[in-house]
Amino acid sequence: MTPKLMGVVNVTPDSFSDGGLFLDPEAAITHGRELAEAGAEILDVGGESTRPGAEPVSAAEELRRVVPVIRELAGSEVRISVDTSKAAVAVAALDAGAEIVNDVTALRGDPEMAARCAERGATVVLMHMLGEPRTMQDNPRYGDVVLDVKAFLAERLETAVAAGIAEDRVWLDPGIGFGKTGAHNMELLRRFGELRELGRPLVVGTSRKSFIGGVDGSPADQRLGGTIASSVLAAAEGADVLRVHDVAEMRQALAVAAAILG
Ligand code: HH2
Repeated sequence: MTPKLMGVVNVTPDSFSDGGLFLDPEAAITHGRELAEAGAEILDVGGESTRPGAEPVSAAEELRRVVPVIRELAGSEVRISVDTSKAAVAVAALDAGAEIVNDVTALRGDPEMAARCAERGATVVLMHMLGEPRTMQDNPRYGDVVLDVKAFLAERLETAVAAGIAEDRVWLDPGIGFGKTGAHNMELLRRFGELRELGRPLVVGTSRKSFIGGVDGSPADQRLGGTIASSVLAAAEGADVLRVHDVAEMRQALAVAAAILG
């Protein structure tokens, strides 16, 4: 059980748990360096919030936020991922030193995204989301949430490969909190191991999400315990990459879990 840690660097005014804290590029760069120091192998830099109800931002604004931060953070040991669904932002981020494109729309948000990632040889994270951030929490429904998410990810993997993205450059993510009730999120985490059948590395992001608050009523800035519990369980079920805000604490939890399991 040795998943990689992907540390979250949100260069946004409105992210659900840390909006505004790292909008200043210097603050974001310092934060990214601290996360790398704490054990993040990947830094996921994002300039647009995807929290439920978030309003989209323009490509120009997103570029302005993320490119200077990526340029500074790239080039050291840590790998940089850009959290975007816009091809123009992905290309500029790759030019600035990013290697991974983390697209929460799984290449559905921008018709240019798949081709640009293919020609650049980027690693791509394809995430499941039902609907779009503005409305995704309005009564989401599934047949069997795990089978539905799995079928979606299999289809997006096929589409990516058909567009020229090498299969071994695709990572998949069930999208905890993206068009899912608390019960849907729990079921996906409980049966996370079923997603292994997709045959690709699995990314999961439970960090500070509202399904944790749904269990104990905690606000977004007090969900570290729930983040750790859910991430360790996902890792035990085979998650390869954990996307978290709190890297040092997560790393300690994983080290202890791994020491116990041997
Ligand atoms: N969750 C968020 C954003 N990007 N990417 C992947 N692959 N998986 C996730 O679960 C995921 C993601 C939401 O978290 P955060 O970035 O902290 O919030 P916001 O979207 O409000 O900036």
